[in-house]
Amino acid sequence: MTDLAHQSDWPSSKHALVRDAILSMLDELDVGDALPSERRLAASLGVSRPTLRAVVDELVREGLLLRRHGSGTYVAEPKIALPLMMTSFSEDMARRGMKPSSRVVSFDVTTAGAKLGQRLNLSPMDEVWVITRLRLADDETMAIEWLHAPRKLLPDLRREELASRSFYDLLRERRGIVIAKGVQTIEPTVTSLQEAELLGVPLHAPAFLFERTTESEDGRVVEFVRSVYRGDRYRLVTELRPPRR
Ligand code: 16G
Repeated sequence: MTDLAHQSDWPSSKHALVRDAILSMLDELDVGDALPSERRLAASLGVSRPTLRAVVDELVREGLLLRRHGSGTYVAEPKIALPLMMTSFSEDMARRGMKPSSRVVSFDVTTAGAKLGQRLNLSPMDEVWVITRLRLADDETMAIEWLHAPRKLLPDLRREELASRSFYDLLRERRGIVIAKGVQTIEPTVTSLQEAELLGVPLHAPAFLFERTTESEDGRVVEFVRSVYRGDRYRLVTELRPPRR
């Protein structure tokens, strides 16, 4: 391994050099492989342990490395590049060759009330499904979704169905309702205690908060969904085009 202390532009870009050196090491390793100990790595790169630790901390925060207390630092699973498109969770995971599933955490009917009624284009007294799903891919937790949907769209929906089926598929098969477009907001957040427990991540772990309102081809509002996606498993991807003039 190169001794970074002898690089010409030392020390101004020390951090960046150590980072690059570790990133090239990661290219040679597989998911789950352990990184050499901090002492060995610092010695072989010719840098101090605090410098090395700062870089490793950064890569842990970015989700490239995983630290297990008392055990060491490991290569993390690669993040899922989530295109910002009108797809469903099931479709998205299936396209990547992963098996989607859900754990239905809560399953209720309530009246819409003023705010939700407005969002879903319903009267305040209309019934809505309020369903919490933990979304999994290959049995690993990915996101929590709080789905709010007009009950009349799928009045006989059963809790068990949603464990293995896609909500969008059920709408299409049972009612011929096809998802067409939506509006989505995305904010950075950190996990609450409940979210951390469900997702199996540390408290206050980085995450993305999505809010999506979705419409069908015939112009009906079919859902309002709040979701918390794991920040260590997702990276958002958008295609950029020049603005229309
Ligand atoms: C996605 C949508 C969510 C929708 C769900 C349907 C985001 C942030 N959210 O997860 O709004 O309810 O797909 O998934 O992308 P399903 O058809 O697999 O149940």
